[in-house]
Amino acid sequence: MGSDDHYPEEAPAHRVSVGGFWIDRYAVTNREFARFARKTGYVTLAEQTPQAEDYPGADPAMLVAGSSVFISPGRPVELRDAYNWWSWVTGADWRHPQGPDSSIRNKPDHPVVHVAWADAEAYAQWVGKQVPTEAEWEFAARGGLDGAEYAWGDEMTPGGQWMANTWQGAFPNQNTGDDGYHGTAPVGRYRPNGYGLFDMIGNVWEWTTDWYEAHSAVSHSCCTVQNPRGGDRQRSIGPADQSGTPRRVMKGGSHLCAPNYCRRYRPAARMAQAVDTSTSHLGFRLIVRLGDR
Ligand SMILES: [Ca+2]
Ligand SMILES: [Cu+2]
Repeated sequence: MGSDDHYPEEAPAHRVSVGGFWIDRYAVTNREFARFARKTGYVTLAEQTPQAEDYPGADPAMLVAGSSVFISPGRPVELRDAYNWWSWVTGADWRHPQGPDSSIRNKPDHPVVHVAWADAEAYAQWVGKQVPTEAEWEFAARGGLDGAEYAWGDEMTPGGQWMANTWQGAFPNQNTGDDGYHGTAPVGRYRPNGYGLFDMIGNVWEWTTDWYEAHSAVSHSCCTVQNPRGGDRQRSIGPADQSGTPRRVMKGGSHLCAPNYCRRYRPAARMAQAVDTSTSHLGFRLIVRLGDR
């Protein structure tokens, strides 16, 4: 698990073991999430107006239902400021991934997006499955290739073939779509990994249950760690976050990961995601653990 060759938060590479589990072949799709919403009347976080008491000091103008949408600035911008391409869009939610005027009518098999942590968990509970831990997710993503760079081997495009929906061109203004897709792709359009799993890499990031901490900050014993559950809730809170929102680990990278900006289209890659935050490039898939059946 992890890698010593890339971003610091992935290091050190270390040995863990996970118990047996089944994992979804695909990320949860719009069609599947729509069925859940229809049967239960569930309303996602992005569809609800945030409560002022939950966000002390927040600009009241921000306390409206909405979600974070990637919008290309259409020109080269400073890459250190993600707000150059992330916009808070009022009325963006899983049914309206680009905002109120957009729809999922032609995207039934795309992964559901704009789901916050609680939304993924609510769906999991309804369907009788669980969100994976980071270790379970990463084990599955590696597809049996221990220590390989990618979910399919050590080469990004073996034989010139795109293996996942990522970003080609100079992020965030130039998106050539060489891999066939500019935004999200329907699930299952790229070759599966060694375990028969599709889109573990690219397309959308996926939630895991682990509280985010640098691997180096989580203590490792000399020996193999069994079924690790990640870091500490309190320590997962972002250093500049006044609302004190804890963060979980998301995995797999997305259609926005580009060589010039974010090379996180690898099983070892990881990012922190605040539990109340939903975006246009984050979804989830679920597992069933052996002991639960
Ligand atoms: Ca793409
Ligand atoms: Cu990325």
